[in-house]
Amino acid sequence: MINTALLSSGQPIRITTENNELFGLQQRSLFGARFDYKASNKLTLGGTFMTLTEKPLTQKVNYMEEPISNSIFGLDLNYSSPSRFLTKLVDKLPFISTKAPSSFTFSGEYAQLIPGHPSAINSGGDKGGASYLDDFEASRSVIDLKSAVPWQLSGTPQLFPESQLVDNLEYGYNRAKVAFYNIDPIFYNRGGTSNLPASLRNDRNALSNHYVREMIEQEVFPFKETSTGQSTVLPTLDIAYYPFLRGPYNYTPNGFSPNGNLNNPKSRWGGLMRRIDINDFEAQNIEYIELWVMDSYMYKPGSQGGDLYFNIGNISEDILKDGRKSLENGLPANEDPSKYDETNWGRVAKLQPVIQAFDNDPAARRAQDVGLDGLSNTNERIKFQQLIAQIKNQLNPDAALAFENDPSSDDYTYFRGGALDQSNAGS
Ligand SMILES: [Ca+2]
Ligand SMILES: [Ca+2]
Ligand SMILES: [Ca+2]
Repeated sequence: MINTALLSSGQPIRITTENNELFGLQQRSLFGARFDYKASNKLTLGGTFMTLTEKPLTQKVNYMEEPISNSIFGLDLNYSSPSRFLTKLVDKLPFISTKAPSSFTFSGEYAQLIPGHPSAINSGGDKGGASYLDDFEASRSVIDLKSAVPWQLSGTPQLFPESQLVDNLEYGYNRAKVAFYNIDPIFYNRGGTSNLPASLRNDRNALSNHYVREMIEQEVFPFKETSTGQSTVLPTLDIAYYPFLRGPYNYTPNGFSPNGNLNNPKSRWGGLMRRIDINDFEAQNIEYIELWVMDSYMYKPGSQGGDLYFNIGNISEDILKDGRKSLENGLPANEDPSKYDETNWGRVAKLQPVIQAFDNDPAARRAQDVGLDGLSNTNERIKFQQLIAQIKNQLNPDAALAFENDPSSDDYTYFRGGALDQSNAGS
C-alpha cells in the first residue's frame, strides 16, 4: 500500500485478485469479422460475426466450469433519404415554415447469440456435452497386483499335508513348474525396428495366440473410455502352470515318465506369493479381489480344468522350509564352509547382508547367483548325488542329461537371450 492516506482514511478497503490458477493453460480463441456494404447513397447494410471458443483441459469438466463455444451474429440496415413530400407536408402546418429539407431515416438491427460447447466434452455419442458433479474416480482405491516383479515362488500350500514338514525334501515333492511374467511389449511389435527373433517375426499364429498377444482394454471393458494420450493396452499378469513338469527344488525320487514328466499331474501344485503393503484391510475398506481371467482352456475345449486358490493373511516366506532365511547375496564368494550352514535343501548363509544386492565382483556373483538352495549346479550334483542316480534310472538318456545339467531345476534363462532364440522358443 503505497498511499498511506488510504490506510488512514478509516474507510474499509476491499482487495480482490484474479484467480490465475488455470491462466495460460486453457486455450481461448476469439474471432470476429465486420462487413459493411453500401448498396447506394441511401442504403447501407452491415453484418458482424464473433465466436469465442474455450478448449477444455480435459474431457471431464466440472460442473460450473464448462468451457464455452459461443457465436454471435448481427445484421444492421440504415436507410436515409431526403423527402420532398415531408418538407411539403410540414410546410402545410399552420404557423410553421421550414428552412431546411426534411429527411426520412430508418435503422434496424438484429443480433443473435448461439450458445454452444466444444465437441471435446461430448460423451457417449450425445452431442449435448457433459459436465461432472463427481466422477467417483477417487471413491475406489485399488491395489494393482498385475506387475510380475513383486511375485515370487511360494512355499507348499496348506492343502498339501507335506507343507507341515520342516527341513525335509518331501516338502517339495509335488511342486510343479509355474512361470509368472509380464510379456515384454517388444513381442507385440512386428514393425521393422522390432527386436523380435526371426522365428517369431513372421509367425502370425504364434503372435496372435490369445495367451501372448496384446490385449486392448476395451476387449474386456467395452464401455471404458480412454482419453487421448492414454494407453489403451491392458497390462496383464501372465501365469503359465505346467503340472506335468517338475518344479524347482522338487526332489521326488519317483513318479516320472521316461521323458522326465511327472506322473499324476492332478496331485501337483504351483504357487506364487507376494506381499501387500497394506496390512489392515478393514481400516482401508479393502473388500474384494477383482479377477479377470482368460479362459485357460480356450484351445482345449471340454477340459476338466484345475483349481485356483487364494490365500490371504500371514503367509510363510520359507520357500524351502527349514526355518532359515536364505539370502543368495550372503553366500561367501570363496565357498568358505565356515560362512554357511548346510541344511537338507542346500546352503544357508550365516552372514546377514546389509543391502539387497549381489557382490560387485563378477567372480563372487557366480558363487552367489545360484538359486534359493545356495548351490551351484556342480554343488547340486554333489549334494544330491544318490538321488540323482536314482531318478536318472527312471529316465531316457535325453531327460537324464537335462536332469543332471540342472538337478534343482532352478537355473535362470534370460527370456531375450540367445539360447531361447536358438531353440525357436514360442513358435
Ligand atoms: Ca528357508
Ligand atoms: Ca541352485
Ligand atoms: Ca541349478
